[in-house]
Amino acid sequence: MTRDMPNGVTERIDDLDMDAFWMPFTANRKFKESPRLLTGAKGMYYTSHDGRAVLDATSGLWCVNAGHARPRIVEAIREQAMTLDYAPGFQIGHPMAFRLANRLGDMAPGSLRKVFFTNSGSESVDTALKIALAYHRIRGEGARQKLIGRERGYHGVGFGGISVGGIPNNRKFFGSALANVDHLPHTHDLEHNAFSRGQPEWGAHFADALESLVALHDASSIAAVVVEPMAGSTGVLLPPVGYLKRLREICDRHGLLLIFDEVITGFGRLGAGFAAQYFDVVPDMITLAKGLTNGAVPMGAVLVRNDIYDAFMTGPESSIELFHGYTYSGHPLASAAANATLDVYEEEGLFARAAELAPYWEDALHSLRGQPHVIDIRNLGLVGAIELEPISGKPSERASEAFRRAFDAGVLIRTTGDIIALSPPLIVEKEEIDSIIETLGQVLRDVA
Ligand code: PXG
Repeated sequence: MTRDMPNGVTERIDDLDMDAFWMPFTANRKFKESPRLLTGAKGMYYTSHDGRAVLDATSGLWCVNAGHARPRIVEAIREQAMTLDYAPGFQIGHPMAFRLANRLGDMAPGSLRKVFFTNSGSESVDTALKIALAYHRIRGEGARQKLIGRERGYHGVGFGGISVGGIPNNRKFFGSALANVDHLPHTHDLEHNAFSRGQPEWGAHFADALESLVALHDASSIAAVVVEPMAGSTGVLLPPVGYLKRLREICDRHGLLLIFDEVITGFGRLGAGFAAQYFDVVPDMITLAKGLTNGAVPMGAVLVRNDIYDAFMTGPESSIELFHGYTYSGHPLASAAANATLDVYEEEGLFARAAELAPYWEDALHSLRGQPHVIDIRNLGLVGAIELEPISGKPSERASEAFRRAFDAGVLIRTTGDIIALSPPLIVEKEEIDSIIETLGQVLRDVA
């Protein structure tokens, strides 16, 4: 099964001092008691510290879409580091970032041809929200200040992202964050849609809640609506058929900008370049990160409609049009990694490959129906989710145990609450899909 044996080393970790590193989104004490470390990666596999090959069923954290340690990407980063390691990005530039922006503009749907570079999904979201607010203001509609997100939405961890995001734990510890926000209801409904294959048929009407919010707040106070076209982090919540089109129509009717957060869905995850193309709904901005560089160097980007950019290009030519940017916007190493990543996606036709594999993936996933604890299975493109019945009084424990058991059995999965989320690299082979499903079947039979 190990088509591509991973790089990596076996490491003794008993004497590794883990005290100083405050790990992100991790139960630090529990982790440090019984750590799991990765020491190498190649193709579809990680190496664990004890030297085992672990099949990566999650593309790292939804980012390594072309598989690990692709020589072309590694080489591009090495070359760039030796040629131009860093270049300031304010009032000066370097060619690689311009090339990359053009390529992203060419890939994007509609007239989303302008690109603002960031370093992460969180920064991409904050950037898009700021552009939306500034856009209305410079057009004389500065009263449009409200931002609409969605329950169970994840938009990263900046103050903008947690405000429009809809995850209570990500919000409640951090004060009032942005005040001027409201939320659509999420679209997840097991009663109507359990075990749907692909997009659920039922639920387009959830979009009508946007009309209610417009009625409540008045369109003149609302700047933008931001949604993940398919919610990833909170457990793969699929948009019902027609839902996104309806959101688009309501935004158009009231002059609201529609932002698709495609940090997860961008770069082939659904079998198309962007979810906007997959669902045939063109938003006004798209936020990106993760698969942009195949996870190899941090980078994010916001794709922006031409006429939004044009609206900013109206003052004196020597004045800065948008007071926003990062030390590392368009970083040379990240730009080189992204250009090489796009080469790999193109040359290997990985987005089309994901689309071709999707029916096999769907059948494989749904073959787990009937296994113990399984209350729903969802799939779209090369994304899957298996929702488990929680242990009474102990939410998320069953899925956490499944994660540990799967890792010990040589498969890396993600869990959120009691939902197992799967998103293998787009280079996954059918035998590897079979192997993921077989391991998960055993794990489901073994967990408490
Ligand atoms: N938007 C979306 C839709 C995301 O999924 C972010 C923004 C933030 O990106 P950064 O690069 O700032 O982390 C994300 C990130 C998971 C998981 O297990 C998902 C993310 C991050 C970590 C874990 O589902 N998504």
